[in-house]
Amino acid sequence: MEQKGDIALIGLAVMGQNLILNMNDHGYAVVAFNRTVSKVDDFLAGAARGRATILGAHSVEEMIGLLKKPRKIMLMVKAGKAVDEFIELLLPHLEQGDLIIDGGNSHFPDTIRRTKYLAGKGILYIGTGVSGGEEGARHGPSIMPGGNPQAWPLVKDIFQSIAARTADGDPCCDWVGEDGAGHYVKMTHNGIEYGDMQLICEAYQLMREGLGLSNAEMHEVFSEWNKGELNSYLIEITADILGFKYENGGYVVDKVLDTAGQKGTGKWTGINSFELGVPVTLIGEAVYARCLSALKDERVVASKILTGPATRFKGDKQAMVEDIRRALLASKIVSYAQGFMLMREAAGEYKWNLNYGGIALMWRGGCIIRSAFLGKIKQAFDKNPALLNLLLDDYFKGVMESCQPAWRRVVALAVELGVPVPAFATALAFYDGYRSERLPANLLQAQRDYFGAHTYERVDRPRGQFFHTNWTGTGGSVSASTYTV
Ligand code: NBP
Repeated sequence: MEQKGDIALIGLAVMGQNLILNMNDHGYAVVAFNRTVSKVDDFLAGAARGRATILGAHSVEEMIGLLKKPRKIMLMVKAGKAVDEFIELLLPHLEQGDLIIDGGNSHFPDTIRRTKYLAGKGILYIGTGVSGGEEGARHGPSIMPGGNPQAWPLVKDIFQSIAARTADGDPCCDWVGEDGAGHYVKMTHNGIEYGDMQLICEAYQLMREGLGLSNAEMHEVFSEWNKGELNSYLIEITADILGFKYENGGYVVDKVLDTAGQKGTGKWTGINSFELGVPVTLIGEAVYARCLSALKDERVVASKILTGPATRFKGDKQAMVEDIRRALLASKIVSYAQGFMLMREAAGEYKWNLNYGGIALMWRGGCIIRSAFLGKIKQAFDKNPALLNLLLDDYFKGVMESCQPAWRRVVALAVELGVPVPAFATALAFYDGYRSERLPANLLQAQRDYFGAHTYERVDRPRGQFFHTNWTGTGGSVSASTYTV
């Protein structure tokens, strides 16, 4: 009997090829297809050589014919137009109950739209985040699926068997929620990844330029940090990078141009946080820091014109390194607190029933932000699924208290030395703002009422009653209508 595939995968670049090999290692027969068909044969003769249950297809028709029903077809192609084009190519060949899965980094509104569009045609749809890069795809990614809930049982076993596992053996993959929820959670993951990377870079710059530590010394510092509360993939690779030399000597990191690229997911998180009105300030600063880094030519000009302080650090370097570790930890807690605030608001806005502990578990292994710390977040949400904010959990409140003096010293030092620490500083400003019963928005609202008759609520009256004052004596008593966008 002709061999049939359990699932087809379209898109034979780095992620697609490695996911196919991973699925095949777990006993699944996979049909491989790609827009540029020659890459199918290259794959079969290359990485998939000798694997009888990886089947090559040279057309959509052939791919469909090679699949068991209901058909499951996963796309691992460039996000955007390519996904829509493939959906249209597939549709004439599919039957009711077949499933299309998009595993690329699609923007969640596209996934919401596609889920609805395909549901109207009787086709199931999943949009799933896949994180962990090449290594993760090959040996165990974090997988965050959302879409049509009826589709989940069709791929649950495949996805959970190829996903990373936590130390306790739990798969880093579970159903996230309806339509765009999986891609939303992946987007937030990527935004948090931007924040984590920026925080590490600020610690590096402070140690390098503020304290004058060498790469070898910083390699030691990050290796040491990786043994404690900051244990994570990104700290681990930072230690590796700082110790990595060219064969003829010289550190690779010193030769890398200081301009950062970005592919959009951090920016999407920032834009969505504006739309939902959630102060996700740290990810915002991380995106802007990349934008500022990209202005290399302008910065070179400005560096010759604009001056900063001549202050030098004269204190105890070892003690300051420990302060920086604590500042990093406290800022990271703020960043995750903001990320979970965003997901909570999104769940309300888009009608998703998100399981926050489950999300922390999915990020616990396989993905770029995997860390010991996510285990603590999982515990916090297990203890109280309705937790208003991570900062209010006993464990995190305790860590913030123990880190706070060091965190303030670090931000103050950075300001004195003229070393930019936008993420450390915004995290601290958020912390101080969030814990403030009273903010200066009374003055702000008075200003709005003064120039635009935007009205205000009063501290001594019930919420929802609006007042207007004729501040100048020349304005009228007519106010603007009260609404918030
Ligand atoms: P790429 O993002 O480089 O995409 C390459 C694939 O997209 C190839 O199969 C290519 O076909 C296909 N493709 C392109 Br490009 N334009 C197309 C079009 N207009 N129509 C049809 N197919 C088209 O590959 P990747 O890095 O493996 O990533 C795949 C997806 O997974 C992306 O959405 C990416 O954002 C996401 N992702 C990547 C990573 C990572 O670490 N790389 C991690 C997590 C998620 P061709 O061979 O014919 O050009």
